[in-house]
Amino acid sequence: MDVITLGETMVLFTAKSSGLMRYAGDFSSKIAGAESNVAIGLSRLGHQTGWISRLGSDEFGERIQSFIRGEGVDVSQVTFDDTAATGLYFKEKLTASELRLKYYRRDSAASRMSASDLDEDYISRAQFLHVTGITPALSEHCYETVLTAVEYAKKNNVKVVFDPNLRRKLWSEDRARSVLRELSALADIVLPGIDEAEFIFGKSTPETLAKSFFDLGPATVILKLGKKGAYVFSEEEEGFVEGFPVEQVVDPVGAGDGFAAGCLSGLIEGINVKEAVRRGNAVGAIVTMADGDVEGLPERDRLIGFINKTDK
Ligand code: KDG
Repeated sequence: MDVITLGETMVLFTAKSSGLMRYAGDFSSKIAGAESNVAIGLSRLGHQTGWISRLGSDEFGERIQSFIRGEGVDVSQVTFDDTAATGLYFKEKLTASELRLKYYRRDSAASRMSASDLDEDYISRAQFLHVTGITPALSEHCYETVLTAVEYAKKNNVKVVFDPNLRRKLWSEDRARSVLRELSALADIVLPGIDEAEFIFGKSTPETLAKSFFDLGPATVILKLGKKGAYVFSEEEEGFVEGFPVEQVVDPVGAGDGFAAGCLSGLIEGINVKEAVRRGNAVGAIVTMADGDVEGLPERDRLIGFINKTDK
C-alpha cells in the first residue's frame, strides 16, 4: 500500500441553477470528502491506496462505498453504522465565481468513528498515512481516532502527511488552532495553505510561516499559495515552485486535495520535493477545470500531457 487515509466522505448535491439554493429545483449528486479525494487522485495516477471510514447503513453509504471501490481504492476498513446517517454536503453557486458550501454532517456515521475501528497492522503496511484537520473537527472520538492512527504510523515507520484543511464551520477557533498545531508537530510532511498558516501562527511572510511549521517538527513543509504555486521548505531543498496557468476555473473545490495527491505521487516515486510539488501544482490546476471535487482528477497520461504542454 502506498498511502492510507482516513476521514468522512459525503454525498455532494450541487444546485444546477446559480443563485440562492432556496430557488433551486434541480441538483446533481456526486461524492466528496477531502481524504477520499486524495485516495482517488492517487489511484488514478496508478498508486495503491486505502481509505478508512464509517458510513451510514443507507443508500448514500452504499453509493459512496461502491464509487470509491470502483476507483480502485481499498475499502476493506470501511464500517457501516445502523444508528447514524451518511453525511451530506451542498454546493450553492451564488454566481459563476462565488460558491457557498453547506454541510449536513453533525452526528453523522463518520463522526462516530472510533480508535477501536483502526487496525495497526493495516496502517503499518503503508508508505504514507495521510490525515487532515477535518476529521478531528468532527467529534472527540474522531480526534482520538486520528491521534491513534498517527501513533500507529509513527510506531511502524510510516510517514505522516498532514493537510490542515481548516473548516471553520466545524469547530471553535481556539480548538482548531490548538489541534492543527498539535497534528502539524506530529507530522513528517505538512501541506498548509497560506491562510491556514496565518490562522495558526498569525500574519507573516511565506518564508517565516514555513519556518514556524518547520520548527514544530516536520522535516518537510509545503506551503500552498493557491494558483500561484507553493513554497518548499526542507533541510535539503528550499524555494518557490510556480503554479500552472488555467484556461478557466469551473470549480475550485478539491484543488488542494488534487495538489496533495500529485505531490504524494511524486514522493512515493522518490523524485525530489520540488518536482513532486510541481506535480501537485499540475494536478491542482487540472482539478479546477472540471465540475465536482473528484471528477477532474487526472489519469497519468493526461497529467504528463498537461505538464509537457506547459513546458513547451
Ligand atoms: O477539499 C475538498 C473537500 O473539502 C470537499 O470535498 C468536502 O471533505 C469535504 C469537507 O469536509 O469539506
